Amino acid sequence: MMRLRRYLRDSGRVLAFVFVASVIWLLFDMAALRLSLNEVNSQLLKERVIKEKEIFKQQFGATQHMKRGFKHPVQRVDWAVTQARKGTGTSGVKLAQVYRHEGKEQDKKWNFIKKQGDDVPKRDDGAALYNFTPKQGVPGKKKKVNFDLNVAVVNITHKNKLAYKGEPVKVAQSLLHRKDSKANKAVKNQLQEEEAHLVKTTAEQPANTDKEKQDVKDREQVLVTVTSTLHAEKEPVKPSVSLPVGGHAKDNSTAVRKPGVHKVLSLDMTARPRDANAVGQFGQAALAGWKEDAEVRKRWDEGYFNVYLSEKIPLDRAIPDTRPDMCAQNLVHDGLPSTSVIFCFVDEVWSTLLRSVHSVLNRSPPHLLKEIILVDDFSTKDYLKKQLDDYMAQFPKVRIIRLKERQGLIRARLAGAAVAKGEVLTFLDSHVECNVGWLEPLLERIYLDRKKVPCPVIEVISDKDMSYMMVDNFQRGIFKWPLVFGWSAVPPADIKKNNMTISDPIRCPVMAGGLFSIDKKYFFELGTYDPGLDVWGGENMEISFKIWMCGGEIEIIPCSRVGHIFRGQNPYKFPKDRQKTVERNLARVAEVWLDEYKDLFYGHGYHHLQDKKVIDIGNLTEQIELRKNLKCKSFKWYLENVYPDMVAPLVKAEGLVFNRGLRKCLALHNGSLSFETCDLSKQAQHFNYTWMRHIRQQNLCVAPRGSSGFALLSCDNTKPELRWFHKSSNSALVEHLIAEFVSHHMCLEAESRSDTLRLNPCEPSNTFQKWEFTHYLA
Ligand code: LR7
Ligand code: MN
Repeated sequence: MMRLRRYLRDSGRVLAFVFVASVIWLLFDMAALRLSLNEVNSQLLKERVIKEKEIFKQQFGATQHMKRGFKHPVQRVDWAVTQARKGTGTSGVKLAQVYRHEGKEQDKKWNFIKKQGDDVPKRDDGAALYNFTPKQGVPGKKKKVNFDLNVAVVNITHKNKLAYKGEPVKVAQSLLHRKDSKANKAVKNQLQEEEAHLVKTTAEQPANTDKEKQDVKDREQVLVTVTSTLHAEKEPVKPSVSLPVGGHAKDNSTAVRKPGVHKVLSLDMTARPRDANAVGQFGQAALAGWKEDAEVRKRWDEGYFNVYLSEKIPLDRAIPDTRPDMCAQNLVHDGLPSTSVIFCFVDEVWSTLLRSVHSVLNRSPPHLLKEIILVDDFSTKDYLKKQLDDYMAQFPKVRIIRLKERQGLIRARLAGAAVAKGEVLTFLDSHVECNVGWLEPLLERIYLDRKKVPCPVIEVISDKDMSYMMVDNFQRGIFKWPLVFGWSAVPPADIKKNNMTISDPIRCPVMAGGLFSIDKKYFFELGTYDPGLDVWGGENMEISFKIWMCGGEIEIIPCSRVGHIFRGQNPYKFPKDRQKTVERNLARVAEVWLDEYKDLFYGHGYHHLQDKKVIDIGNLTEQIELRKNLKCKSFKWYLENVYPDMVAPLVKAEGLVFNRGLRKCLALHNGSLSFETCDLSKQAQHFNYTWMRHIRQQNLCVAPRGSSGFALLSCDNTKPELRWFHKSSNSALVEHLIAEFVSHHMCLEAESRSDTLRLNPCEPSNTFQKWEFTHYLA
C-alpha cells in the first residue's frame, strides 16, 4: 500500500513536470509563430515598397536606375519592371553599329569604287539663289540677295484648329495615391521652384512696349504649363497635348539680356503621360507579335525602320530623362536667346515627323521657342501636304515651307534659315525625340559665346523596337580618312588633364550634322553651308572645318539629349547616284578646306576623283574667297589644335629608296636617275612615296614609260599613269613597285650591270624588284 502511494506521489511529480514542460513548450511555440508571422509581414511590406518604387520609376523616369555605370556605348534604358519580365539586361548594341551607317557604306565602297566613269554628273544646284545680304554676309563681300528659293510659305490659319487626335485619357491611379512619396515630393519641389522662378521673372519686368507685353504673355503661358502640372494630382489629368505653348506668333526675342540665372527648366508636358500602358510609353521597346511580322516587313521600307510599331506609339510619349544627375541642378541665364527649330524632311514617316515636333513643343520652354519651321523638300507623299497643314494648324508656332523642287537637305536647311525669326537656329532631323531640358543648355553656350556651336548628345531610338537608348559618356564626333564621320571617346588623358565630369561640354572636332544650334547671325557670317553641296552628305564636315578654322567652336553638351532613329538606308530617292553625290560633296570640302592634306582624302580610295573627266565638282571660287575673307586658319592648325590625336602624315613613306638586290639607293642628278651608295645626308637620294602613289622628288615623279622604260615627269595628281603600287595588299609583291596603269603586272627593277632602271614583268622572288623606303608613315 505504502509502495503504491509513493509510486503515485512520484508519478504525480512526473506528471506535474510533464504538464509544466508542455506549457513552456507551448509558450515558445506561440512566440516563434508570432516571429515568423512578423517576418512574413515585413517581407510583404518590403515587396510592396519595391513594387511602389518600380511603379514610381515607371511614372517618372527611372533616372536613378539608368544612371548607374554603363559598359556599352549604347544602352537600352530597361525599366526594372521590364527587365524582370523580359529577363534581359542592357542591350549590347555597339555604338559603331548603330551610329551612322556611313562607316559601313564606306567600307563597301572600297569594293566597288570605279576607276573611270563616263556618265559625269552635271551640276544643277542653283547655287546663285543663295547669296546673302551685305548685312548678313561675309565681311567685305557685297552680294545680291535672292531668297526666291522656289519656296512657298504656307500660312496656316488658326481658325481651323484641330482637336488633338490622341488616345483616350487615362489617369494613372497608382500615381494619384502616392502623393507623398519622397521622389514625388522632389519633382513637386522642382516644379514649385520653377513656378517661383517664372513668377519672379514675370513680376520683375513691368511690361511697357507691345513686345514686352507679349513677353509677359508668353511667360504666363509657361506658368500655365508648370502650374497645371503641379495641380494635376488634384484633378483628373487633362490630355497633356492640348498644348499651351505658343499662341503668339509675334516677335518675343530676348534682345535685352537679363543678368540673373535660374535652375534649368525641366519642363516636360509628358511627365504624366495620358496612357501609362501605351505601346512604347516611357521609351520602352515596342513589341510586335509574330502574327504582325508580315505587316512590320511590309511597312519597313517606308522609312527603313519599324514604321508599323512607330504608328502604334503615342505621338507624345514620355521618354526617360537620361541626363547626368547634376544637369537638373545646373544654372542658366535668364535672358537666353530665342530659337527657331528647323526640321527639313523629304517623305518622312507621319508618326516620326509628328513625334519630333511634339517632343519640341512638349519639352521646350515656350518663351525660348520662337517657332518650328518644317521645310518640305519636295516630298512625294500625300499625307505630307494638306493633312500635315491641317494637323499643324493647331500649333501656331509651327510654320511649313514647301520647296518647289527637290533641293536636298543642305539647301533645304538654308531655305529654313532664310525665313527664321529666332536669334538662334536649331537644326534637327525629322525623326528625333528631344529629351527633358534639352534646349536651355544649348542656348546657354551661345549666350556665353556666340561663336560656340553646341550639339546635343545624340541618343539612339532603335529602328527595330523604337526603344530609347542612352549612349556612353565622353563621346565626340571625329572623322577618319577619307572624311568618314565616326564617334570616339575623349582620350582619358584629356579627361584627367581638364578635370572633366560627365556633364561638361565636350570639344567636338566634327559634328554628326543633323542636330545643332547656331547663332543665326554667326551662321550667315560664316557664309552658311556651301550651297553647292547636293542632297545629302559631307555638309557636316564642311560646317565643322569652317567653324573651327574660322574662329568658332563645336561642343557636345551632355546635359542636352535628343534621340534619333538611325536607319540602315536613306528612305528617299537621290536625284542622282547616291555614291557620286556624296563623293562630289566631299571633294568640294577637301578642295576648299584641307590644304595640302587633301592628298590624304584622295589617297584613301578617292584617287579617281582627281580626274576631272570622272567628276565635275563645280565652281569653288566663292568658297575659296570666303575662306580668305574670313581669314580662317590652316587645316594644319585644325589638326594640331582641335584634333591632335588624328594621325595625318602628309606622305606614305619617305627617305632613301633602297634596292635589295643592288644594295644601293636611288639618286636623282640633273634630271636623270642612277644608283649610289646610300647616304642619308645626300638630298639627291631623298624621295617621297606620296598618297597619290607617286615616287617623288620636288616636282619630279618617276613614271613608267613605253613597254619597258621609265621617265621623269613633272608630277600631276590627276594622271593615273604616274602611280605605283607599293606595300599594297598583294602579299607576294609587297616590296615591289608595280606600275598601276600598265595592264599586266610590270615592276620597277634595278639593272645590276648599268646601275639604271627598267620595267620588267613582276617576279615575286626577284630581289632587284624589291625596294624599301627609310620611313613608312602610313
Ligand atoms: O534630300 C534630302 N532632303 C531632306 O530634307 C535628304 C534628306 N532630307 C532630310 C531628311 O528627311 C532628314 O530629316 O534631312 C534630314 C537628314 O537626313 P537623314 O536622316 O537621311 O540623314 P542621316 O541621319 O542618315 O545622316 C546624317 O548625315 C547627314 C549628312 O548629310 C546629315 O547631316 C544628317 O542630318 C545627319 N544626321 C545626324 O547627324 C543625326 C545623327 C546621325 C549620326 C551620327
Ligand atoms: Mn537622320
